[in-house]
Amino acid sequence: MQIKTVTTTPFDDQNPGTSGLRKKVALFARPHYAENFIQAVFNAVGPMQGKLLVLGGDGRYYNREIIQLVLKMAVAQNVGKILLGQSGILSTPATSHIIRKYQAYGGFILSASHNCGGVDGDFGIKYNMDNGGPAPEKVTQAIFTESKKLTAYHIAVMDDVNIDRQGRSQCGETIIEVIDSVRDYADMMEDLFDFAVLRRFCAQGFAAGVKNGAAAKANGAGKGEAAGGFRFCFDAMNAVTGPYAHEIFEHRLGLPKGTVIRGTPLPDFGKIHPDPNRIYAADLCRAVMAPDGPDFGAASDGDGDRNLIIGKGMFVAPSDSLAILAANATLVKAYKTGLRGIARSMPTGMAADRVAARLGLPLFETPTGWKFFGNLLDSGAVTFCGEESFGTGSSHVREKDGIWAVLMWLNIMAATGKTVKQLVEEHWALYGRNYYTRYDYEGVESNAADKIMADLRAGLAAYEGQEMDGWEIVKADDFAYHDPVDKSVSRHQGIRFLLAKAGDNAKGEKGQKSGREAVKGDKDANYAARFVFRLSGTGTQGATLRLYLEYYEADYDRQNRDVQEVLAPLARLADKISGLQARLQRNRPSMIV
Ligand code: VG1
Ligand code: CO
Repeated sequence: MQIKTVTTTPFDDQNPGTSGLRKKVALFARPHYAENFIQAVFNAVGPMQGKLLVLGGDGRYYNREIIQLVLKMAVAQNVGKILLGQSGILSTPATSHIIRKYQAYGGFILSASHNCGGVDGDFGIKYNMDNGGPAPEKVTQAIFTESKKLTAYHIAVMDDVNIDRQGRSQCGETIIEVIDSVRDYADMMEDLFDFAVLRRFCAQGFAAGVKNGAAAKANGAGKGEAAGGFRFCFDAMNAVTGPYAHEIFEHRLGLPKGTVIRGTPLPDFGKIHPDPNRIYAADLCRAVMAPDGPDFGAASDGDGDRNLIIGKGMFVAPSDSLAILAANATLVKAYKTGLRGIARSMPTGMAADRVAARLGLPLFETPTGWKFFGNLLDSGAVTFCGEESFGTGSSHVREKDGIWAVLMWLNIMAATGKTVKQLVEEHWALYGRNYYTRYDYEGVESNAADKIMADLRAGLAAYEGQEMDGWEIVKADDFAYHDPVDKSVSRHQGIRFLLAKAGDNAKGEKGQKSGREAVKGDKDANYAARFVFRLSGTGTQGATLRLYLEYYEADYDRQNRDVQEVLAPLARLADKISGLQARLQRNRPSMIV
């Protein structure tokens, strides 16, 4: 096997962001660009001689080309063996699982996740470690450092590998094994969940194990051949979860064909934005809300790690989803002995804090991005993790997991006989409701966004203790995370303002009572409201400034108000403090999630 060493000059912009390196396809396609980054990874995490690597991607445009490139460069590193998803397809959670199951040294995931695909879209490369999780900050920094001083990369001179047929081949010292993209992952789901119970529920719907008479009504509108059965629509958004969803929901759980829509991964995702939220999955949301539509809807993103959950008459906010899954976890086979703890990213709504407090579990608040959950999961400190950006997961892998979240909801519905709406409203009644939304200002000028953040940071101390618009700013800080396991510190992870109602002496630890239950021991969750400013680390054009807004409502009679209306006064205060809209010359966010 001939190995070619190619002289190269470094690029200065290969700093992995929240979740890997993401750029426009056109930038990735520049000569040596992808090669340089892949070599930087090998230099930072190697040597790889004799090691096992996992490789796959979300099927987006350029996936197949970069798969061939990684194969040839891995052969040049004398990697022992590569497990490659058939046709280059592996979802992010499936990759995480395969790394763990076969005790691989690490893996490459070719994806820009929820970003658009196609020739004009985005591409991305993520590297995951032997625990199955995203490379932690110290590794991504080492990759960046390598990328800036590279002088050469190494590549095997060989034909393209047939990636569409399962089986083994040998190139140099490396065995390349093309594997079924779905089987290992689907088998793991059968280990975690009781599929016999789920199958029965799918066949009979709410009429099955009804413990509570009210639940049966929810399915009254069922029609056609699925009448009486559970009516579910899963939107794979033309992205990677299609094959997984067909196998798990339709084949293994016996739901009717057609349950999965947009179930074939397309290189351009059919020109849609593969981000499962109410805006990009609007058709699904409309269908579920229609009186004769399905009982339950769900969607996932480009690489299969996000989830959207919607029941008839109830969209589930991701922060609530984490809390509700945690509160009901013991109904599920894999978690029946309970959870070790819960972690959420700092901007994520604080509903889970109240569940943790009530169950006597530790609650960890991390920076945005799944890589920060790795140490907590590895050390056994937590079992469930979640982010406001439609991400939930557990210790079964080291990534968020869209299909897992859907199965959790199915399982909880099956075990309780309750609809999504009932589960959510009962949760609020017990714990109180955390009204939550996110405003995104996309494609703004980077310098202007940086300046807003810098000015906020500089002014923080002055805000503490001030009263504005009927609020007292109890705490204003620049979030820094002290990892309790490896003691690393990550600074500048978002600027947060924690508020109490002005004139209300009860604040901080002595704060509002929570729903019908008192919260024991939690601190930040006791503030009446909160807003957070943060810059995105996944965009590929200009900057995206995110404003996260949250308001806690303990009063049962006030829990059914319009989310945007409830949070609008807080948004105005956040704008007054930051001067955001005027400084960005925008009169509204590009997107409200
Ligand atoms: C966003 C989300 C974050 C998530 C990340 C990767 O990051 O806010 O919660 O972990 O995307 O998700 P940012 O830096 O743009 O806010 V995925 O599904 O795109 O890998
Ligand atoms: Co994703």
